[in-house]
Amino acid sequence: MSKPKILVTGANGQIGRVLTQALRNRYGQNAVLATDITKLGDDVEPFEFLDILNNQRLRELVSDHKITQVYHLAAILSANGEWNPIKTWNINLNGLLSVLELAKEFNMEKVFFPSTIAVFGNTTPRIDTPQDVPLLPTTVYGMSKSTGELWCNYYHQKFGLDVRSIRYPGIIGWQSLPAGGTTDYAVEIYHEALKHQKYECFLEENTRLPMMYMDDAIKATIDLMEAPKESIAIRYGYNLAAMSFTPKEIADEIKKHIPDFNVTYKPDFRQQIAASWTESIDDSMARKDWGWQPNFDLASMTIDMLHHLKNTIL
Ligand code: AKB
Repeated sequence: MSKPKILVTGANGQIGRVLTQALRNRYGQNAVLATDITKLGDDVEPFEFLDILNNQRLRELVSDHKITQVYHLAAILSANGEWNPIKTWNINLNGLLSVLELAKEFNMEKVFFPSTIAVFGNTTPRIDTPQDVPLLPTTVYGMSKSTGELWCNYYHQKFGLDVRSIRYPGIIGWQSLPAGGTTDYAVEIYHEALKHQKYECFLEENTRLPMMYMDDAIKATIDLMEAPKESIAIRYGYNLAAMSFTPKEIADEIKKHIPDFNVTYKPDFRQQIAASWTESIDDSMARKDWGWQPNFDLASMTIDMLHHLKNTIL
């Protein structure tokens, strides 16, 4: 197989920033074209502005740069999505459909679509959630991702498109900030612990959610995309797990390193979103099909987060 030419949408997002760099480390700086509606710094070249709803612009970039793979990360997340449901649906679903159509038309090698635990809802089994379960998401973000999963599956079945997908849990990393998600608290809490030794959490203290360290999320994404085609049995979003914890448990873990750290709880509308998601995930299909295994748990993630953040934000 020749060297891939990769386009990343949403490259300035929380995962996009880290994944783009990881892909460049792996395939070469110029093999990865970063795109987004905003540009954060000069460290991101090659970069092109792209509004994912501008289909003509996307087509030009794919054609001009001879793109062979797309990592389609552009999306509005669960909490922000609730402020503007129609816009969220358009960006999240119509953006994906443009990518899938172009991938088919340009005969691309592969497409990556990030799904999420937000596809689950109140009718989904909450503990060790199996791969195939009732999906009745409560947010527009979850609706757009669960419908997106179906479209990915359809393009694979109908047109043979090699589309691969993961249901990400909440992702925690020191390199970038999330924007507008329900699991954002688990990143903010580290920043506030270091800067102010206090944090007001927008979820209740015992709300357990599936989470993952950024390093593991990046490893999973690249491992899935590099796995042999024959081993990929699921085209609509692999369940993926690393750890599950509550706000109280992460606060207690941080307190082991910052004893004066104090957390208060003031739940807002995001509590209801979190309560509709599941607590833990059965990811045995990902483990079996492409050898998934996480490296970080809550204790090792906390050590690494505090170590890196001390050097970057203080
Ligand atoms: C969010 O909270 O919206 C995201 C997600 C779990 O997909 N982090």
